[in-house]
Formats: sequence, structure tokens, C-alpha cells
Amino acid sequence: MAGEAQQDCLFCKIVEGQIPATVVRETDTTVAFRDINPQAPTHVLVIPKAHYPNAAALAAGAPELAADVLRETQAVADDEKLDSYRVVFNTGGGAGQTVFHAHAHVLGGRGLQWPPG
Ligand code: D5M
Repeated sequence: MAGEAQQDCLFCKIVEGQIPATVVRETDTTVAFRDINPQAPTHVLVIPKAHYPNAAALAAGAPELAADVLRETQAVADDEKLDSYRVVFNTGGGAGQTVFHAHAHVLGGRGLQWPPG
């Protein structure tokens, strides 16, 4: 069923505390933790606790939860004192998505080029 934890999902395991992560924020519905392979001085992932495979499925299936995730990206930027930052939802393997549990990358702390690669 939509939103149910998936046994083979890395980020569901982080939500459940089965895999360690450097958690920087947590709400009833979301977790934010530092990316294991940071691409900028600040690189935090914000995820819904419920499992949706990507941002499109999250937005369609649980728009209020999608809004929670977006709100938390702003909270991370505030916590990290970022004036400028980028929020990225890689959606689909062709866009570089490697973990199929919806997540927002919050990147900042350095100049960012546009367009991204
Ligand atoms: O982004 C998936 C991101 O997840 C990628 O930047 C690495 C990160 N990652 C993978 N495993 C971990 C753990 N265990 N902790 C923290 N971060 C992790 P994507 O958009 O799917 O390419």
C-alpha cells in the first residue's frame, strides 16, 4: 500500500533506526540527515517517513506530506544559515535517482552552477 515501509529500502531503514545516519532534524512526518557523499558544504537529505518511491508519487499520493518535506528543506536552510541554496528531487534513474524513497537534497555553502550536469 502507498506509504508503507519497504523492507529492502535504505531510507526506510534509516527512518526505523536500523541504519545509522547523522540526523539534523526530525518531525512527526519527516527526517533530515546529512548525505553520506556530500556534494557541497551543506548537503542534507529531507525524506518523508512514509515510503513513496519518488517525488512524483509523493506529490500525487500525499500532497500534505510533500508540503511537510518542502517546509523542512527551508528549515534546514535556516538552521544552516544558508542565504542561497538548491533543493533537488532527482526523479527517475535517468535524472540520477539511486535511492527509490522520495528525498529532497538541500545543497548550499558554496556557489552552485546552472544548469546542473
Ligand atoms: O540520492 C541518494 C543520495 O543518498 C546520495 O546522494 C547518497 C545518499 N546516501 C546513500 N546512502 C546513504 C546513507 N546511508 N546515509 C546518508 N546518505 C546516503 P539520489 O538522488 O537518489 O541519487
